[in-house]
Amino acid sequence: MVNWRELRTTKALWLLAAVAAVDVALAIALRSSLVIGMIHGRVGWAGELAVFALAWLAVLFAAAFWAGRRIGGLTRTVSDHEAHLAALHATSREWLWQATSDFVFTSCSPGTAAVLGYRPEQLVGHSFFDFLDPADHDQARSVRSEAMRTKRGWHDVTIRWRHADGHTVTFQGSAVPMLAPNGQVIGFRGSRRPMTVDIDAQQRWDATRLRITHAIEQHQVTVALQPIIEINRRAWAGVEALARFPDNKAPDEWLRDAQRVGLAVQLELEMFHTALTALHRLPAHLHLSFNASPQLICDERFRQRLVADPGLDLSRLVLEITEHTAITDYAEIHEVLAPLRERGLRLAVDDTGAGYASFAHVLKLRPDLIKLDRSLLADLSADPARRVLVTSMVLLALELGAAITAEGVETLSELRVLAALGVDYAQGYLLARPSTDQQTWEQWRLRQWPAADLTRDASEAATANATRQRS
Ligand code: G
Ligand code: MN
Repeated sequence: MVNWRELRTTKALWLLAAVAAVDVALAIALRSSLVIGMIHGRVGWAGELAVFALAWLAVLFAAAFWAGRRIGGLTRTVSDHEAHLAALHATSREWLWQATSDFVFTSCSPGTAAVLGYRPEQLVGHSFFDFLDPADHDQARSVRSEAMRTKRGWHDVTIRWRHADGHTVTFQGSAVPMLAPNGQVIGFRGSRRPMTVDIDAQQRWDATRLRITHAIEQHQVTVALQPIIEINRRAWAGVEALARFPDNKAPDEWLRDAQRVGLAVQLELEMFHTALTALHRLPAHLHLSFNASPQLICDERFRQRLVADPGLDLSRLVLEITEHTAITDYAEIHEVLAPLRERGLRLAVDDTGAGYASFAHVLKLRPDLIKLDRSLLADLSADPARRVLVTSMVLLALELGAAITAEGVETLSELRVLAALGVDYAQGYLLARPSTDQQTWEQWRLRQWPAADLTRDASEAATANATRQRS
């Protein structure tokens, strides 16, 4: 630790030594004048100077003595500080850290392992954002920009982090900036402590993990199928597989829980396994559409499952990537899927139109199928703007050589407008509700699917009908 007082004292000591050296030299040079003067009983100016120099020597010695004691004291204080820090580092349950101004860890105390589950060397070199709860990324960014702007660090900020075992830990922390000589912020150092351990939360987390592990191991996931109809031919073309759970909660909710306890991909693998058992019970010309997260698609176990099973005809399988999930690495998805798509696997973009980046997402994924979200269908017959949106999707699909499926078709008039706009496939309550019942699946083979009259009159009639209903 560099101490300004220490530095000044050292400088003073050097100055003292220099003055003393000049002084001693002067005394030595003039000593003969002094001795001669004393013998003759008359001390000349040179002798007086020698006396003066000798007297000064005493003062200089006293000053040197004082400075030496002071430096000794400072050195003791500094090594005390360092010993304190080392003890704190080794024993604290707090998380002491240092990072660059971009929030990349440059050091962490061993206590980190106890509170966050990672050893310091697993954190150093990585960004805060690799370990923060995604829900708090924005907050962390604003804390950082404020700290950079004010050059004052932060105080008692509460932020959620992800423990190595997947659960969320809330930390409260403070930091001070590290400044370069030119005043620029080059990093931060500080400490964080976990907020009082929430026993209830921990127990809930344990229970959730147990429930999901149990569902996976006991094969409690079942599959509901919903038919997908080719509109023009009024023919059953395939099904979407929808997972069903023992407590009847929605798959989204189960996946969210699984994500929280670090079991999302395992649960999805089990859902996929169940969906495949259904595929083998369906007529061979039908395809099965399965909802897959980007994480599942990039998981090696999933790829193995797809390539290792000789009984699995990939051309009967469609993977639906939902648009709600942020995809960080499109290149990786393409790389994984390319060899599988060559073997017939098809890719669909799910919920298109529900997010804000539909077109960009579709363009980046280059799917074989675009599935229009139900939200685009509401009021379709009465709202020309929505029809334009659907038409633009149809044109994009045409350009990409993709087909379009409308999801959530509930009325005949919706089906008619969709058909008129050039949508290829339809799925929804109008055609059939999802069903887990194999007998129902059997009945779908013989069903007469609703006709969507393709003449212009019919679509105009639908529009007129809707307008009448509104007025
Ligand atoms: O996003 P995804 O395609 O996975 O959504 C399918 C969900 O939509 C299923 O939960 C299914 O039960 C539901 N669903 C299917 N058909 C309809 C429909 O016609 N209307 C509504 N509101 N929901 C539907
Ligand atoms: Mn879907």
